[in-house]
Amino acid sequence: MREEEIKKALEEKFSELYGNTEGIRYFFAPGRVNLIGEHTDYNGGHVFPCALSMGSYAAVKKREDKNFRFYSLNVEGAGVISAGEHDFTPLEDKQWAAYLKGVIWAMEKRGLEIPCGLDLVLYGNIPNGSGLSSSASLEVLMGSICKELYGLSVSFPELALIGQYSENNYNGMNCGIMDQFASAMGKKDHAIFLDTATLQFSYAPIVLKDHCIIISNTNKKHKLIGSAYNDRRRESEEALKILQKFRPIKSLGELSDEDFFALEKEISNPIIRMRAKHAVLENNRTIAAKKALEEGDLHRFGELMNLSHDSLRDDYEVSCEELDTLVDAARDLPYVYGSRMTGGGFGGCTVTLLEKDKKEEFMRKVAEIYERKIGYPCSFYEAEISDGPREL
Ligand code: GAF
Repeated sequence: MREEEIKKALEEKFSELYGNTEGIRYFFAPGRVNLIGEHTDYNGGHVFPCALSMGSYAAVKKREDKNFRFYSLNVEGAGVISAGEHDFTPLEDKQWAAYLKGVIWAMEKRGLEIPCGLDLVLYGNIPNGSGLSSSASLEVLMGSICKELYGLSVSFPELALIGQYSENNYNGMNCGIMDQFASAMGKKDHAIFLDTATLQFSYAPIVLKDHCIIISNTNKKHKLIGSAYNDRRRESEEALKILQKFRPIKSLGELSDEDFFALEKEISNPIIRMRAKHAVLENNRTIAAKKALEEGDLHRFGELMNLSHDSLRDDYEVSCEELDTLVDAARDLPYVYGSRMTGGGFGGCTVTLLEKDKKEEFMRKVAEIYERKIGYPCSFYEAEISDGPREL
């Protein structure tokens, strides 16, 4: 659906469910694709994501009382979810609207005044379970709606932190800051180079000329809550505790590759050693990748993407057969510069850098190999790198 059609669909549903649409407002917040720097954001390392043109939309209007009503065009059968003051129950709330309620809850906890309730109708065009951050886009969307409608003085980086806080503490998913930051701070045709230890960031223009970035979806739904994601965090923390006995570091992101290789023998558990190796080397790869992009060296950028995937597959163990099949099929093609899984892993999408005029052939060939091996089709999207949240 085009944006005008989305607005129309939202308005029609709003009118049907809640009546009067006078004064209704429309907002959007994007999903993200990460180019490189995976599982580094809770290890004090760097990430390099972009906001996408796909994301979450809302039609919204203030209410007189303090109740909230949520309806999604994507979740058929769920109906309207109503929430009064006592219906904000961290960790117990498992409905889709928990990503929105969590933000309201987190804002109040932060001392921000939520003077009245809202009626909302939502729509998202990020494929469900694709690992392109539909949840972060909902959180940032809710945050920007509250900022605008209640006139709250919060910055966009703060909205990202509120989204992360709510996801950690309301939804029970121990994520880092990357997804919410990418959604809140997106810039058209730029990647965000973010140091997650300090939240210092800069924008790097994505100048691809004869190249393009294709996102390939395994269509294997990934679900991070309750998955090995939280285990990886614990394993990284364990590695850090051991290495802190030898170096005065606050995070694994402070180590150089040489530091790591000098210290690795101190980590006796091979699993913990592998996790630390990924966290350290991936951070340094991300710094190198940003430099390669600035220098226009797409070959080097692609090599670093490949190394990133290999490390996520072998040392961090967050890939899966479906992701590896997409990556291997892509890398076998001579016009592909680099390909890797993107996001948390265990399903979801890959990101591939390739020559633009070969993209149709790429999709045809990869699709064929994937379906033959996995038994169901994958899907493709050309990454359109976009701005952060906005009012329509
Ligand atoms: C998920 C998390 F939400 C992010 O914070 C990040 O850790 C990512 O996985 C892995 O890089 O998207």
